[in-house]
Amino acid sequence: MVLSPQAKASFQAEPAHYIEQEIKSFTTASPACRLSFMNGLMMYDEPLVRFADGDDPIFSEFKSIIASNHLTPREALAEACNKRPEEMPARLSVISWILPISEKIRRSNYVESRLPSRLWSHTRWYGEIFNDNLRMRLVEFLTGMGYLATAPVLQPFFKMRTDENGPSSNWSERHVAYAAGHGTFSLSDGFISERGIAQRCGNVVTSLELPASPRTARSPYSNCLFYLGTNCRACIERCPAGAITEKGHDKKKCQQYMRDNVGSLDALKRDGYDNDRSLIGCGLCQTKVPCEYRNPAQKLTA
Ligand code: B12
Ligand code: SF4
Ligand code: SF4
Repeated sequence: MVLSPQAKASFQAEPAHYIEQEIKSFTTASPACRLSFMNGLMMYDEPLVRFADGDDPIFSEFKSIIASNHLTPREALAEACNKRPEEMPARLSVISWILPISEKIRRSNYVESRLPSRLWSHTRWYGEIFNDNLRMRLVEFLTGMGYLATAPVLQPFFKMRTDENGPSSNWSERHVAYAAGHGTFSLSDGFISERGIAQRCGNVVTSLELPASPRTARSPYSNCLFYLGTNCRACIERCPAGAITEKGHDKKKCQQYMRDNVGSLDALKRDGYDNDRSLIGCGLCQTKVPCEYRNPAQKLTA
């Protein structure tokens, strides 16, 4: 990727601003962010972009909150460079973004009560392909500018595992979003950003020094109405699998629901779905709920 001298100068003057604009303009302009077979419908609204200090102590805390194999940004970048963590530069940053799912796609799920709409399902599939394009674009840009950079979820060291609590990974993108101050977790387990819970997220670790965004949430759950004592139960009622209760989210039930209910891949293809939905959660708890497209706690705490 070759930058004009003017673009290079504006990156060097204000790298954080430049990166944010790059993520936003790539999302708006990329054909991969549109569903070509749906008249080019945009899957995402304008992304939210924030930064975390790669050595923020919260990343080490995730080793006890999630699992000891959960990587810190320093470990992830070192793995990608085939080096030891202490061989990495002194300052590292994480660029974290939220891709809010666009209104038409969210609304297409309102009439659904058993399985996700085709639009939602396509967004899970093609929207994640776009997210990968964005990750690769940023890595290419940063390495082209002479910095180290990696998108941990695209690396061979990215691993999923399943234990008695269900599936998890060694690089949780929501926990990274939490570290960057994008929002909090919730009763349904989803991450509620300022643009709500109906979103996908991503990130890149880099040696480019960026100013860490403040983390202002009062607790890891303070964007969720249930934990603010309002008795919100919308996601409990929305879940067709009975996977959400006042005790939280049962990941195993959630994952099993799709396995039990979508039928064969051939049948799905006949129905116009071109992906294997049995691998993923249905996502109905992300729409037709008060946290769908905004932070519902904002009004209460304002
Ligand atoms: C495994 C996985 C699943 C599994 C398990 C989900 C899970 N909760 O872990 C299954 C198959 C069930 C699943 C389903 C879905 N998924 Co999924 N999935 C992932 C994946 C690949 C890894 C998640 C992971 O590693 N979790 C680690 C575990 C430990 O996290 P956890 O249990 O949620 O963590 C809890 C504790 O840490 C706790 N906690 C306790 N104490 C403390 C203290 C502190 C300080 C903190 C911060 C937290 C904390 O808070 C958390 C919430 O309860 C990620 C992609 C990625 N690499 O991150 C996508 C991801 C989480 N999925 C995503 C999506 C969109 C979905 C679905 C909506 C499917 C869909 N297509 O529409 C459903 C939603 C289900 C739900 N109600 O959450 C999005 C998140 C969107 C969001 N708003 O949160 C992600 C990030 C993909 C992406 N790149 O955008 N998924
Ligand atoms: S629907 Fe209500 S209880 Fe469920 S996650 Fe959203 S705000 Fe929390
Ligand atoms: S993804 Fe579907 S099954 Fe899983 S918790 Fe949400 S509504 Fe329930």
